[in-house]
Amino acid sequence: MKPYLLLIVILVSGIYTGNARENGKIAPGYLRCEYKVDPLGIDVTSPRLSWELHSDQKNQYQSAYQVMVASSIEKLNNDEADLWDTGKVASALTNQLPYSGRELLSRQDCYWKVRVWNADDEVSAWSEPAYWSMGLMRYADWSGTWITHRTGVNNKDKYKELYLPPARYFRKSFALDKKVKKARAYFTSAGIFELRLNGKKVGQDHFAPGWTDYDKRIYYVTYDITDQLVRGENVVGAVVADGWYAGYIGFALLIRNERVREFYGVDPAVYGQVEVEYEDGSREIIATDQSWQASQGPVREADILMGESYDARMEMPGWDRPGYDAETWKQSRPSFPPEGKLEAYPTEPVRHIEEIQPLSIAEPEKGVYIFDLGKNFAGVVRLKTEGKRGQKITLRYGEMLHDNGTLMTENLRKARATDYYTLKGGGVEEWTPKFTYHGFRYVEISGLTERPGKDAVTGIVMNSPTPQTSTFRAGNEMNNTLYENILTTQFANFFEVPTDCPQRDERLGWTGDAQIYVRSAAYNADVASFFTKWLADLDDAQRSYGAYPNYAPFPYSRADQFSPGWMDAGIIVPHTLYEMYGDTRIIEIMYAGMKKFMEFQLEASEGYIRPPGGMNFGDWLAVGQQVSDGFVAAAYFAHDARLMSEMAGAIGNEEDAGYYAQLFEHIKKAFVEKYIGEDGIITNDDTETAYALALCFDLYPEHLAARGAARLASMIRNNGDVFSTGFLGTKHVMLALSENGYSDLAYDLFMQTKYPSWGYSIKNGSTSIWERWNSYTREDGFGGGGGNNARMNSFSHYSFGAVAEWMFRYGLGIETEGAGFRNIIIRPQVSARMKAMQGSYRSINGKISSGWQIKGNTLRMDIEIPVNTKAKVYIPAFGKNNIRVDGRPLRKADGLTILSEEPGYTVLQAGSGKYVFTCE
Ligand code: RAM
Repeated sequence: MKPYLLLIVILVSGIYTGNARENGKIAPGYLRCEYKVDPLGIDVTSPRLSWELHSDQKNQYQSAYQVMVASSIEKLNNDEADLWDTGKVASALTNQLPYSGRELLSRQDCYWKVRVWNADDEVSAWSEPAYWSMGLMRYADWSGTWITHRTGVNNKDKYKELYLPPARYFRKSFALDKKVKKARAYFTSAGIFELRLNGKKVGQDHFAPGWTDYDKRIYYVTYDITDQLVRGENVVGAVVADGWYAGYIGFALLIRNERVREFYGVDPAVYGQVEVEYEDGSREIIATDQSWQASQGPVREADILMGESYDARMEMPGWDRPGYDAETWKQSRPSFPPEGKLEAYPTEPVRHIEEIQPLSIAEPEKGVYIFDLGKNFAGVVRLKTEGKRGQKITLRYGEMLHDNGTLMTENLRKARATDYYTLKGGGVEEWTPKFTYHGFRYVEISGLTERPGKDAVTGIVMNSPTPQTSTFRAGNEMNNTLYENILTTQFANFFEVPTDCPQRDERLGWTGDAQIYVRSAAYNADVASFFTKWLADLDDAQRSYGAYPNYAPFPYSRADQFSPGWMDAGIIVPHTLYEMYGDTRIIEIMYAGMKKFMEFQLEASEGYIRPPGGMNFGDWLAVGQQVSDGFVAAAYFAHDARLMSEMAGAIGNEEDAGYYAQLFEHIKKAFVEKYIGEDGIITNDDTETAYALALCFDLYPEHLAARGAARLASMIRNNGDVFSTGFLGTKHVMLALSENGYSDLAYDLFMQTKYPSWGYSIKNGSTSIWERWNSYTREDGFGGGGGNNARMNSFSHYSFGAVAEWMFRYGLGIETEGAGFRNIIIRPQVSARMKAMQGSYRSINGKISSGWQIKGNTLRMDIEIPVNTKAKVYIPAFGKNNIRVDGRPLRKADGLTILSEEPGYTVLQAGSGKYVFTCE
């Protein structure tokens, strides 16, 4: 079974089972708090609650709800809602409900449940109980000190030699003499850490506490350790590595940046506390302080970009368990804390998501083995081997192979991306690196004495948990592969921040990539909390004068880098979270910064035309044409104004809503004067991207839009039905074509297999989305793009995957009317060439499906609308336009209203449920 499918099955069975539905026609399930299931250690003072509704019957909605929140499960079960009882509230609200009960203090346990009333005022059973706990809300809740351990001094020539210090180990033994009722661990680090308790890893996280601008904020994570403690001696330990705090970041080495590592600090440090509550009500805190012992261990090098080396001979068996003799360990040293505020980690840290077995092993050179893991992902491998003590094994990683079968690593640039394992000898040894990750499909192993079997390597896919929310199948197999490739690449890059790519010396949260892809991302996966976290990074990275930088976090913080189409992420990403999840809080959080950004742009503009930026990436990696920087700058500014107006309205700021609406009109007027001729032609920027942006951003005067669209279409037809666009233009070309009556052409592009196209990469074996159209061509191999290959050629770059937005909004036609998918639009653009398409999106209101199929003279549509929502369903005109619903003539179908007959469509209003429409 596909891993995504497995995930869905697990999720769905969790939702549909266990929900009592005997008492009513609708049943609540999938209860979440701040977008998470049963989160620990929240520090939002009024966390937002949500649930999904399910029913076997059509036309169901929620007329009222009741939420109860109690401080213990017993109380909740007895309906003693000592924290909050909403009583029966007449409302259809099922998400973004802010907790507004008793003030929530540090460590508070919150058990909650919900029941709902249906349209006939029948009440459902109570949901299964859900949970969240509060973190440490006040600085005074923390009792420890930051501790570190010196392992040496960096006196290397920074451009010539890598400096890769070992990981630091910390331990503390403590005794518990009473019965434990509840225990929590709250920890953070400068660097990245793994928490250990009595010989085991605590939790499932990797790379915690993640990457932030540590001078502005630093996150802690919370674990429930009740079951891991014992009476008598316990040992808590932490292994801490440089991570983003002190390690190499991005392309600093490549560009010979003054600083190449240690962007935030030199010595990784750890901080936290174990809190124990005994049965008798007394409490105890074991916090980091100088009584913790410190040491080095087997992790000799640990760097995110460069790799990890592990010397199994230096293992210290039992160091994190009671009874260990720690005589050789040193006392830890106090460390200055990072400047930033301590806050609860707002999403979920990176995890091991899936394991994959190699497809094959090749031996391109004697003793060098290349394992093919079958897809290009982010993560690590688990090595299983046997050999002599002191034997050293080298693991290198690559996305592609050269023609002679050797590993292609030129595109990694300065990322060493190499791990080393030194055996201790005496039997089978297993090892998985903890503090590095790679972007790869192939792993090359050398240093073995015998030919390995396939079980020597297991691929471990890692990413920030963002549960998949989409399914997709089309009538054209290549497009199904495309969809799989998009998912693979999205997951490979949603790694703590939305990275541009996971393999080379970059892995930065590029803003342009994020803005162009965020809507696609949100169809494919639940990215609400993931992007909420990243927006804090973006907000922290905002320049003092208002620009949003090229990437966030922005470690090269003295540089002055912003570019049109990139900095606009500061407006577009919050707007997308609002649009997809109905989230207005993110608007409030970002609002001051967004206003400042708009002022900065307005100040810079002349006559409402925003000039090119401090840097300009333009329509990055376009092939053939290049839109002008000025055009991109001006168009995106208009777009920002329109989105700002909508967001201001969403938070009830009518004055600003009006102001930005007017600003949009001013910009549009100036824009039309400057760029759009009276014949609808953009004379000085006669490029696909220019038409696509102007059309998508509503910058065409109404009477000229058709001319612009026609020009765009003819340009592409004359170009042999292939793109000449880059990051910014490609997706917008697809949207503009479909929105303006050229869906057939959009399908031709979508199904194209000639260079440059998605199909071309798939025909050439891609398992992921490539950075550039010419990442590989049959003529130039990896050397296309003017021989630029080695410097910039990734095979895991999600930007061109932004066509997913088109697949969902136009191909399947799943769209929201207003924010948050309460009012849904189902408006597929069917194609005789494609013949069929079927897919779904699990929105915050539940699963929406849309499928269509053309067979002979019949068009069939299968749709599903979640409980508590309604949809405008657009049935495309087909044949004699004889429409039937679930086998019955349309006019006799109950629960459906015909809203209008539009050119090309019959528009119906449908309530929740599943429908089959046919049209012939
Ligand atoms: C590249 C990054 C990214 C892009 C910028 C302009 O190096 O990979 O994708 O946004 O440059």
